[in-house]
Amino acid sequence: MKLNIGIIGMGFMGRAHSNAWSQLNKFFDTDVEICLKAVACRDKARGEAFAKKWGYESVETDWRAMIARDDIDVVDILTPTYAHKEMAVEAMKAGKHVICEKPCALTWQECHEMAEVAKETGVVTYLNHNYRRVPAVALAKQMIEEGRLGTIYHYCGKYMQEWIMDENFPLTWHLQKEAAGAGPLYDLGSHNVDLARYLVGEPTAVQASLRTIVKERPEASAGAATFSAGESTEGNAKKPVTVDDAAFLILDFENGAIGSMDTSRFAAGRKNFNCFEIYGSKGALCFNLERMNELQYYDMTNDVDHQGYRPILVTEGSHPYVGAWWPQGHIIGYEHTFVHAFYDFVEAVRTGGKMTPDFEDGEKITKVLQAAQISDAEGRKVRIDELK
Ligand code: SOE
Repeated sequence: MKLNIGIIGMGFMGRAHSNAWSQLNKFFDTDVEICLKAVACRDKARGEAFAKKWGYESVETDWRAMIARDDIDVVDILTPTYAHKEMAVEAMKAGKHVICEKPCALTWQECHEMAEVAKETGVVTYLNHNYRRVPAVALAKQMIEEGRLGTIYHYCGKYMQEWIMDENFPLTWHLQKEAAGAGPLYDLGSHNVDLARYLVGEPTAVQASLRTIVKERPEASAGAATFSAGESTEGNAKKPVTVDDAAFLILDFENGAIGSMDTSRFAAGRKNFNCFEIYGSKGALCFNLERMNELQYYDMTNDVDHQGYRPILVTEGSHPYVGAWWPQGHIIGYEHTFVHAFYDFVEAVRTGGKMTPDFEDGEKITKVLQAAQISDAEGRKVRIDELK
């Protein structure tokens, strides 16, 4: 079976996704052969340079034209959040399987429409919350399912970065509500809520405080989606920031657990600090993406005189996904999680199986995030089932 991939968008995610498509057949045994068929990019010259670097066969300057092509089987959407729903719906209605970068869409209603069209068309969809497929996170899931933590009391998540603390950082799309939906609440919180749902269960209510720290920023230089520190925005007109810079949530869970989730892009020294602590009646698990090959495990059930957190180095061939790479101790990185996810995706396409998280998960995640926005605005605890 051959799968022809059409990618919409480039940049950081373009490189992470293209790398994963390029590595998949080299490291995972599957009957699916990946072909990098097309890049959709408005700027033909940039698209051609990207296609040449990564080995895509063609460039389309109109994403609709790429979706309409008979020689495209999978549409991989990496655009800013506002464009996700339109592109995903058009691709699914054209019979294409769809991968979409997180966050799923601007509102839970948009996610719901995406999920409904996925059901109607029967295509396979995947919402790229890649951190589920960090081996240490997948091992945590196994250990929780084996009952090693017992009854779960708390999920305490954080996703902290520091990359916009410079008030000269320009007003890119990430800082505009109509393009991004929210700030770190969506960009980072979508990841951590996905992990909370995956590892502990469904949140039922949220209390939240959101804060915008730098209230206006200089406009970006033409086309600056990303910004290298120190790049001058001197003299550019300033415009309001319309999203949160930080969001702090308290969560109630369906299974009785309570917890928290903190996100910020003003957390000095935190480079990509996506972490969780899960506390149960028989022990605890702690994970930190900045040390992604380790899982801290506390086992209350034995040897009370010698208890303590111990680091599990998650590099054994028996650990999830690790066998595809290197012998024990030869650690892997961020980019490998995309290969893991895309392998599972193509296997779901090949077998007609289900891939998660999908757009239904995107709706559930976005309801939690929008409940947080309502909670902050109205100063009260918001039940998720109020959003209907
Ligand atoms: C920026 O916050 C970002 O690139 C997120 O958008 C990604 O989803 C995350 O994996 C790394 O940080």
